[in-house]
Amino acid sequence: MNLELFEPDAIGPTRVELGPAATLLRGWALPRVDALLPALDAVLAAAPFRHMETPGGFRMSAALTNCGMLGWTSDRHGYRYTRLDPQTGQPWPAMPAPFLRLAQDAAEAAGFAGFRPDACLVNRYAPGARMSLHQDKNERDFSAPIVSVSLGIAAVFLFGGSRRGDSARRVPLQHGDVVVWGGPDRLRYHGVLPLKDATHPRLGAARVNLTFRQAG
Ligand SMILES: O=C(O)CCC(=O)C(=O)O
Repeated sequence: MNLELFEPDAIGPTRVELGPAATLLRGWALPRVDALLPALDAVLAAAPFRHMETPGGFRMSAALTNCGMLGWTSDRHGYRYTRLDPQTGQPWPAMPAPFLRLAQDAAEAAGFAGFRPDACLVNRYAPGARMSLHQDKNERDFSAPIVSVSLGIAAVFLFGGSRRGDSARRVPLQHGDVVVWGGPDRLRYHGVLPLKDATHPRLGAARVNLTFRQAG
């Protein structure tokens, strides 16, 4: 199994290599949660969570919203990034400074200095919600990494290969975990198994995932 564990110190976060350029930084966002949650509330006040439809006509089980210059959207016409929130007609809320700092610092910690995300997709999973295996391919170029931050109840992240049929590793994710993947791992299929019933002291019966990308 391609798994290396490093314990930088007795209480420090654990680093798990998921691929040549894919890293799980366990607990990495925990010291920043107190700054992230009020910033998240401000984003949600301007652009509330909503369930989008897939091009195939299915309702996505995870609710979503965005912040940053570009927001990822889906409807019967396809997947794309837009500057305006289709629900409000307004620009997506700006990316809060604590979000941007977290994404850039985590990218750097995983070996991707100079990450400049212009899009943060915010997914909210209630128990039972899931995300099927997919590649992130709507971005203009794939040279920048993806930074994915987990908050709230636990989930199992699926990290597959470059083909849909490749076997996917099951990676348990907890509140505060960050996964970064790029370079040769940038187009790996990934998804989330249906969430189990649980309640988190800060977020209730929900998992919120922040996915940062350089999209434009
Ligand atoms: O929720 C997650 O951990 C993954 C989200 C994801 O794959 C995506 O938004 O493309």
